[in-house]
Amino acid sequence: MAILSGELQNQLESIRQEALAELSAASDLRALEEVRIHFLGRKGKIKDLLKSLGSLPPDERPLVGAQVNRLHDEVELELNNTRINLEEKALEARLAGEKIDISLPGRDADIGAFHPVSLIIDEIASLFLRMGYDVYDDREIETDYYNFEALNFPADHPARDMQDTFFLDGGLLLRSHTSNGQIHYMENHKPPLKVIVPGRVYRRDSDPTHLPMFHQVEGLVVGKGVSMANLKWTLETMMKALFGPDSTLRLRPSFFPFTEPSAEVDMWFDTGNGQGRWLEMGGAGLVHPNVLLACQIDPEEWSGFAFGMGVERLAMIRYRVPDIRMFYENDVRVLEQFRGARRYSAFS
Ligand code: 2U9
Repeated sequence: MAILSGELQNQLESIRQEALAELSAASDLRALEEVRIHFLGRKGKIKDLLKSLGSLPPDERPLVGAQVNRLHDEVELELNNTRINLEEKALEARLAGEKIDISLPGRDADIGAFHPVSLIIDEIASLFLRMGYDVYDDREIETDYYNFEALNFPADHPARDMQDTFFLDGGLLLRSHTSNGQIHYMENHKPPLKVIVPGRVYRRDSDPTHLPMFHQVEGLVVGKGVSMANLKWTLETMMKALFGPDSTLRLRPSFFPFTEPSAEVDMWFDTGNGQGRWLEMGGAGLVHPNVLLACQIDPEEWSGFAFGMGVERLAMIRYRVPDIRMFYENDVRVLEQFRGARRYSAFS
């Protein structure tokens, strides 16, 4: 068996030492790859040795080949071990950089706010639900019959004019009050009945105190012996709930086609220091007999009261909003101020 020459032995040993030194010096995976190419790559030092086997006498080749292969395997094993170590270190460094401080306080979610008009409608609905009323929401596109005729509007009433109401094709219109809802309700419910109808209404109006779309809440009670006294108590109860126990009401004679007698409703608004002023809150009255008759209700047997209010106006007073247009500009600086406002649900 041939013996490996001392010179070749030295050469293998020096490559071995060189490879081990470079491996232990490799500080990251990129440096390690360079070491791999340097020794085990296609043009690397160990591959060069294998290639040079051809120039050896044939009987020396197997032994030298085996030695070079052993060196190759040893370097490869050491390289893999170094790689595992470096990968572990890289992972540890990454995890240390991503460390989460779970004791930090959480960030608040941006959850928005209920619109002041919704807040007032919900508060009124909650109050009347507790007093045994139904809450009824109805169509905004309506016929002349439900918006005017059933409500005893004469044919030549100014509200029926193109200047005041939005008319649509096909004999339809955008309701100018929520009273259409009470007519539909009376067609489907027999007295005694109590209902409020909140919702959007439309009028051809636009100035600092009027909008072409706004919200109303109307109420209707039909029963035996229902009177103006019942009406006044109901409105006063509502005002005290919304604006505090010192709120008082006064009724001034007025005229509406659908009520008789009719009244404007004013509320005493306390501005502090014993000062205050009367604010118009809406209108009310006893349901006109013609309106009851249109709904097949006998006015000799039943009577009713009704009232109507603009919701934006209530919200302006309640939340001290100076301009009605602020409700619809959707300026988040305004809307976010309602984030903490109490929301009334149907059962609160
Ligand atoms: C039926 C019978 C009667 C509802 C009423 C008023 C008086 C009233 C205005 C207040 C301010 C509208 O928003 S506003 O411009 N409303 O003055 N509304 S009585 O009367 C009805 C409703 C339905 C069946």
